[in-house]
Amino acid sequence: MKNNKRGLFIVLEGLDKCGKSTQTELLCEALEAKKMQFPDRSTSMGSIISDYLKGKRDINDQVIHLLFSANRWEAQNTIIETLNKGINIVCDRYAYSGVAFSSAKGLPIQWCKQCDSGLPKPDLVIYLRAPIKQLKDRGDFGAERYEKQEFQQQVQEVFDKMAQEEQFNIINALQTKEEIFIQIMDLINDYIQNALINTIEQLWS
Ligand code: NYM
Ligand code: MG
Repeated sequence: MKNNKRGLFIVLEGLDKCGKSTQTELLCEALEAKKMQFPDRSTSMGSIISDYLKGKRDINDQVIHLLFSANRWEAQNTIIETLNKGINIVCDRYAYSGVAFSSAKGLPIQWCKQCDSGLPKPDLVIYLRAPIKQLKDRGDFGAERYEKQEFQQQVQEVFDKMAQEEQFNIINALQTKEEIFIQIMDLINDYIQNALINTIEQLWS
């Protein structure tokens, strides 16, 4: 979808294995959108993050949080330029994952938010929500750092809190992928019809 107005910035969030990546693909096709994802493992910073997630190296909690954030800042211009060209973006995880995962480890929420303050703010955040008890049996859950039931439970509590504060759109992630897709498309169409899509706002500032 390309038009004279700026593109929409849509972010999908949720626990590991909630179906974000599948929906990101489907939405990109439907909206002719640019696909983005964080962490973006293709950059040099992203490859350090990937090694950390795979357990190939240890990095202290503050440093890895800042790397995840820097990995978003290095995409800032791409995001802004893409939207201003009238191209939609669908993004698999964003700063909310940064806050949820790092604060679940015990870092203060305000500290976690601060380094992402000023990034382009999404128009819509879709939160695919399901109990970890059900998600943990999907795919290769457990393959990467953070993919542990008790930890994801804590991550979910932070996501739930943010969902209220930041007006996430919550979708039941235990439905079929077709049902989820239809509900997300309804939300997007509703947004396009009712919201004023003006200049790109800044997150948490
Ligand atoms: N993650 C992701 C963070 O801890 N902080 C962040 O800022 C972001 C974007 O990385 N368990 C975590 C969440 C996931 C892991 O993401 C890898 P994915 O979408 O599974 O590749
Ligand atoms: Mg994952």
